[in-house]
Amino acid sequence: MSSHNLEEQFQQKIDQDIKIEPKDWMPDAYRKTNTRQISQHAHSEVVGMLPEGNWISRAPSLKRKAILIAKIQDEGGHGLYLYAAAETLGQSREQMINDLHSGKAKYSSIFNYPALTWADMGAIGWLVDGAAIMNQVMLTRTSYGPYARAMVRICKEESFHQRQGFESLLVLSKGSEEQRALCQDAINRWWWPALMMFGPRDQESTNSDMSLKWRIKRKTNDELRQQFVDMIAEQIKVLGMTLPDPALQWNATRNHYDFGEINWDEFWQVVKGNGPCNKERLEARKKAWEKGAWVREAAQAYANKKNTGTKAA
Ligand code: FAQ
Repeated sequence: MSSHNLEEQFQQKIDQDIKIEPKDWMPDAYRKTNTRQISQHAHSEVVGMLPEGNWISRAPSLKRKAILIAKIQDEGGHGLYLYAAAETLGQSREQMINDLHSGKAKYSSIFNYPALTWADMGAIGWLVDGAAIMNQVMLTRTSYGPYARAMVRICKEESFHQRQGFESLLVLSKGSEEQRALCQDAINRWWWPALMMFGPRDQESTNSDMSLKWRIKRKTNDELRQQFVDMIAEQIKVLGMTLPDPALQWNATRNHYDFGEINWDEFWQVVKGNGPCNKERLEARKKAWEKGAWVREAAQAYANKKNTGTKAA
């Protein structure tokens, strides 16, 4: 069959919402952009363990510590499902990790900001996981089967993450003056970086056109960002706190909240590697990879031994 026909049939499947599976024919660019997005998503989950990991030893109670450990462990698990989903497209995990370590592959800008106080654990759960879910609920319907299925499971866990973050902030918001100030300060610092998680404005989003045509993405960066603002602008009222945006206002004509301009210069600086913690995060990942070499070697030796044993039997 000619490649033109194959492409036509492929697009028909996409238009009928039939999932694309690993062994199906797909255009090279579809394979490439899915590998890019899924592996970057996996890197984000794993690098995303670092800001919260910083607070495990300083959690204020045993209960909070247990919750935080469970959440961080979940993020590591999400990274694993996603690396496995990306591997089905033909790229090895080692290559993906090398690309992260060399700076070739991106990961979410948000994880290049520092977690300065305990209240940041609540703000990350509520705002960062909240933004992540907004995007990931859409991705449960993405066209590539293994990615969509990984997302269903991930979303279930992420919604628990968001709720625990909100509950943690709710406790602080009802506490002493000092606790309320910590809560407000964390919201102030995480709000704008959380909005940046959705990516550049639609007109600057280089991948969106193809990703929308192929139903990898089902909503645009700006649509999801607006949905997030509308949700958080209501939830903040329950906390009795404010969002650091004087332009935030309900617009009855648009039926959405208006909000202020994002600092796009800051966003691109962070994406290019010049954020507050970029170097620290990559160093931590490289160190973890080197320190884990003996675990990978032991697992490989065990697998080889088991294989030999099975063959002999
Ligand atoms: N940071 O053309 P677009 C989480 C890049 S998971 C860095 O619009 P696209 C869980 C983009 O890659 C959070 N780079 O790109 C958790 C592209 O460059 P490239 C991660 C960004 O792919 C919580 C260029 O800019 N979630 O948080 C960012 O169509 C708590 C142009 O952009 C996902 O990865 C950014 N924020 O749309 C874990 C979801 N935005 O690759 C621990 C899956 C854009 O061509 C603790 N990903 N860029 O060199 C997606 O949905 C999409 O990839 C977007 C970007 C929406 C992120």
